[in-house]
Amino acid sequence: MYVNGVLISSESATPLISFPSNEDAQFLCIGGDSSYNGETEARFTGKIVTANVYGRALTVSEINELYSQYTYSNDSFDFIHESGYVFDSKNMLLYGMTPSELTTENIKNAFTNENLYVETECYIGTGTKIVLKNSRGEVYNSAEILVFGDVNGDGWYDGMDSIIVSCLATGLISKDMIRGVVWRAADCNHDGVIDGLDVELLRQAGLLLENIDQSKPTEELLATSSEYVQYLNLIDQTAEVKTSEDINSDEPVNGKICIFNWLLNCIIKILNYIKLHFALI
Ligand SMILES: [Ca+2]
Ligand SMILES: [Ca+2]
Repeated sequence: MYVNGVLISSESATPLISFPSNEDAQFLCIGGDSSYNGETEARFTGKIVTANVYGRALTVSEINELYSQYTYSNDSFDFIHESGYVFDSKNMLLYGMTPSELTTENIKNAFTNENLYVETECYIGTGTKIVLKNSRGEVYNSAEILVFGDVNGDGWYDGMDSIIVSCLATGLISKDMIRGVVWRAADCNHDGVIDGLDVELLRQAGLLLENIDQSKPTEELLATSSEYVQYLNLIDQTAEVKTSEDINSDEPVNGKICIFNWLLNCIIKILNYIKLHFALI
């Protein structure tokens, strides 16, 4: 027997394993499924990396608690309908949040899952992943944030987005070149099509946002800036999504589209960098 890699005891044993012949006998065989006639079935071929040794017999609840670490505590999102937001469980989208409400805390508070994480690097916006993880850190379910008007994923709808939506409206970028959640975000007025009306809404949003001092706290802006309130109300975030197709089937499928997506992402990152740069000076 080794403890922490150090041999502390040894016992000689024959290479043969004998099984009890009594049919009523119960025993545990690690490494295979045993039977009373001396056969071993369904032999285990993996490695045991964890073994817990206790000085007493555990209770049922203690065993269940140990077992739960290796199972999914809950494989579905438990959405709180009273949160004020909308969770589309078919397409795995959370929407209804205005830019001022896009916080990790608000997202977590919309669900009862304790094992829920918001995967974000610097922005929370369209495409931000919400994931459920088990105790080993493995993701076993995920959803995405949808902010109507925010197609570059920075959480704001403005002139940057209008450039991309304009490309969508004119056909320069087609639906199969972008992710489904981005396509939905581009439909700012929720009429099921992406056209000049959506571009115009974003242009207006951009003009309003330019006149808003974003360095001020959100609470202060909400209380003092009519432009900010007008901006937030310009694009309805709670409207029902009209298109019903499964957005997951919209993922790019060939190399040409992947390259285009890569280029589009580069453009989006450059636009975001320029925006951040001007915000800092
Ligand atoms: Ca944006
Ligand atoms: Ca539209």
